[in-house]
Amino acid sequence: MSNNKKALITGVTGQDGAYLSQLLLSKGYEVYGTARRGASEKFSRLEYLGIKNKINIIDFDLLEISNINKVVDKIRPTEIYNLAAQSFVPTSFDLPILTSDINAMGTLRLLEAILHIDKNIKFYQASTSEMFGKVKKIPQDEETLLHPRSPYGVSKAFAHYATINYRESYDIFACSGILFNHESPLRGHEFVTKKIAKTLSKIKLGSDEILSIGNVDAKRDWGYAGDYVNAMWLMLNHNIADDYIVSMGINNSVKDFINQCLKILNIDYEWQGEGVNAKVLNKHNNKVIVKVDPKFFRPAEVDSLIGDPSKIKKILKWQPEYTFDKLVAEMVNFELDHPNIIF
Ligand code: NAP
Ligand code: G4F
Repeated sequence: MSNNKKALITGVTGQDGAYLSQLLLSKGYEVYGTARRGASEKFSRLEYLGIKNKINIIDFDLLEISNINKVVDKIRPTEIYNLAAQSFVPTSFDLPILTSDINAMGTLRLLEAILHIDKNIKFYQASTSEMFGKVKKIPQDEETLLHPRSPYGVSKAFAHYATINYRESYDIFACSGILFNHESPLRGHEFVTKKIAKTLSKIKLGSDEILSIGNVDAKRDWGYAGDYVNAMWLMLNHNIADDYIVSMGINNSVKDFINQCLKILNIDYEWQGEGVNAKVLNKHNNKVIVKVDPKFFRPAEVDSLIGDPSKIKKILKWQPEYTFDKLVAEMVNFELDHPNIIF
């Protein structure tokens, strides 16, 4: 069943790329997904969802303007979802220039391609709550002033404003979705929720590992990635291009996330110590199962994020299906069932 819509998804190998592909295929789209050539196979998420063979995979890199122009001109998509990014905040402190080149200039390259090749292509930009950084208002909404705290956040702020600027200057249907943290079993292994769910599940299954963790007091507004890709589609399929916050409106700390995993795993535990000395003891055998390691602290931390999703709920009728508890349970159960899969 085809609907004559052709989507180009940059970053199709990532968490959101996989779920968005699945959603668009279910809606009858012809889906083109971009991937960078690498030395090893990287389609494990698409394979896990059983959709790899339904997607047209295109060689693509946001660093290379001639490649971007060629791809956009050849495919002539009706919608582009720009999900590709160097998306890991700690890496952005180590590789700030590369991160900016991909996330900021890469977005600008794509907008220029749309402007010069076909202005009718609708454009979605994957903006982020990380742009709010040292927050100026609680909860954060579409009008809240940005104060990014990482090279990643700075690069995404540039891309966010470039998207708005191309909409206002050239009448391109360009939307920026300011998405708060969203997780799933397909989340990359280095992000905190996946790391916690995976390591604690391995401990439950008998491993001697200890979960080494950074700032357990940081708070995030965590939602489910499957709900959030639906918000992306709603934005591009509304009659007016605009920017929207996508969040749950509830936040929890990293410590809360650990506690919820331990509860689901039925591990009897106790927190001891404070700050860098904080640790968790398994009361069943007195073993330390979680300890704080300052190597995971960041040069500048985003202490607490919480978004106000009123606008997208009112205008686009977006409604998430997952709660925090359901999300954590799904991530933990996935790890218990598939301890050897690493995304
Ligand atoms: P992800 O899993 O890290 O995926 C990022 C994707 O970008 C991967 O497919 C990666 O390809 C690709 N990529 C990296 N550098 C590239 C380059 N130079 N050229 C082309 N592709 C490149 O990220 P995600 O969690 O799915 O997030 C999707 C987008 O939403 C990202 O832009 C992220 O910054 C943004 N975002 C995410 C969240 C969240 O909580 N997940 C919240 C707000 C915004 P490789 O496989 O080759 O590395
Ligand atoms: O899971 P995180 O690495 O996600 P972070 O930094 O919030 O970024 C994610 O969400 C953004 C949306 O706000 C996206 F734009 C971005 O692409 C990415 O998807 O860390 C969450 C929190 C941080 O405060 C961090 O300091 O968890 C804290 N944390 C504590 N221990 C840790 C760890 N983070 C990681 N990755 N690893 C730890 O061991």
